[in-house]
Amino acid sequence: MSILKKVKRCSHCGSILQAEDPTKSGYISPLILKKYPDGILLCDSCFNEVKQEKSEVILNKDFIKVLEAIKKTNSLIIYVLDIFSFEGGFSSEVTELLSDLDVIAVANKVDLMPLKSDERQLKEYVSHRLRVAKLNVKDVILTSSNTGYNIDKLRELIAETRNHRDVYFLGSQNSGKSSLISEIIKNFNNTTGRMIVTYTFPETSLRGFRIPTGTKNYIYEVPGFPINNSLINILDKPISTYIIPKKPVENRKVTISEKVSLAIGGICFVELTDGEKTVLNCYFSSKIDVKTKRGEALKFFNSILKNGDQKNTSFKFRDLSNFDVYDFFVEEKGERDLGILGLGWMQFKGNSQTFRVYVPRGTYVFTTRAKLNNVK
Ligand SMILES: Nc1nc2c(ncn2[C@@H]2O[C@H](COP(=O)(O)OP(=O)(O)O)[C@@H](O)[C@H]2O)c(=O)[nH]1
Ligand SMILES: [Mg+2]
Repeated sequence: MSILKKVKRCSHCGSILQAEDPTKSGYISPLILKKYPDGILLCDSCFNEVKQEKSEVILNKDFIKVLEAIKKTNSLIIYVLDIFSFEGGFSSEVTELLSDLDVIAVANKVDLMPLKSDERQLKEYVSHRLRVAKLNVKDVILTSSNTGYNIDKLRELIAETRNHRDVYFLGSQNSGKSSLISEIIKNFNNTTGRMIVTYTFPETSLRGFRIPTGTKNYIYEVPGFPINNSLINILDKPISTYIIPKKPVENRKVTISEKVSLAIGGICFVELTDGEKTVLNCYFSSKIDVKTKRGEALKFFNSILKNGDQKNTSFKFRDLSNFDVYDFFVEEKGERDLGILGLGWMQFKGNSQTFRVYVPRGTYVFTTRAKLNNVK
C-alpha cells in the first residue's frame, strides 16, 4: 500500500520545507520542525524577515516635505495619539523631524479606556513613551472629543503655549485630529475676516485644513499618516466596525496554558507554547468574542474560522494560511501587554513564557510594558 504524506510548505513564501541544507530554499531548523510537527511553519528566511518587519510607518515624500517645512517655522505641534491604538501613533521618522519643536501630546479617545483606569498612571505611561521617542514634550493631556473631556483644558493649554505662533495638529489617521479641532473651535468667534479652508500644503498634493485664529496665525490640520499594519486597514468593512470599541473596554479574564488556547473572535489566536499557565486580561471591543478551549489548538482555531459569524470573522481571512504567526518569548518580568494593532491588548505577568500569536497577514503585534498597571 502506498503511504501518502503531506509535504510541508512555508506558510509565508510557499517553498517546500527542508531541514538538510541551509543554503537552499525552504530551509528550516530541524529543532523547530521537531518541536512543532503539526504547526504552521515558516522557513528560516521568512521567519527572520517577518520578525524584522517593523511597526514603522513609511512616510511619503510629500508628508516629509510638509514636516520639514513645519520644522523651519518654530510652530507649536499638537501630537494626537489614539490611546486605544497607541502603538500606531509612532513613527521614528516623524518624531525625528519634530525633535526641535515644542510639542503638546494629546492622548485622545480616553473614553475607551476601562472605567477604573488610573489616569495619573496612564499619563505617566504616555509621557514615558514620548520621552523614549525623544520628543520635546511640553505637556501631556488625556482627552476625549466624544465626551468633551479635557477639551477646555486643551484649548487653554494651546492658548498659553502658542505665543501667537501657528499650531499644527499632527498624528496618524483616525487619531481624532478633526474631531478635536472642531470641539476646540466650537465657540470660537472668527473675527479675522478669513475663512476656514481646505488647504493644500505648498509644493505637495497633501490637503488638510487651515483655520484662522488671529491676525497672523492659524491652526492647521495635517493629513494623518497611514497605519497600514493596523487591523482597521487590513480587515474588510463589516468586521472592522465591530473591532472599534464604542464604549470603555472591559477586562475579560482568561487563563491559557500549554493545553488551553485562546481565540479573539476569528481574527487573533493565541497559544502558550512554553511556560506556566498564564492569566490574560483581555481588552477588546465587547462585540468580539473571547473564547478559550482545551485540546488541540489548530483544530479549535480552524473550527472558529469555518463557523465564524460576520461579527467575528473577516471574509478575507478564513484560512490560517493567510495569517502571520509570531512566537513571543517574554524575557521581562512584571506586568506586560501583548497587543494587536487596531484590535486591543492582553495584559499578563511576564514569566519566561512563549506565546504563539496568529494574526491576519501584515498585522502588527507587539509587547510593551503594561499600559494599565492598576486596573482591577
Ligand atoms: N471613542 C472615541 N472616538 C473618537 C474620538 N475622537 C475621534 N473619534 C472617532 O475616531 C474616528 C476618526 O476621527 P477623526 O477626527 O476623523 O480623526 P483624524 O483622522 O485624526 O482627523 C471617527 O470615527 C471619530 O468618531 C474620541 O475621543 N473617542
Ligand atoms: Mg481628519
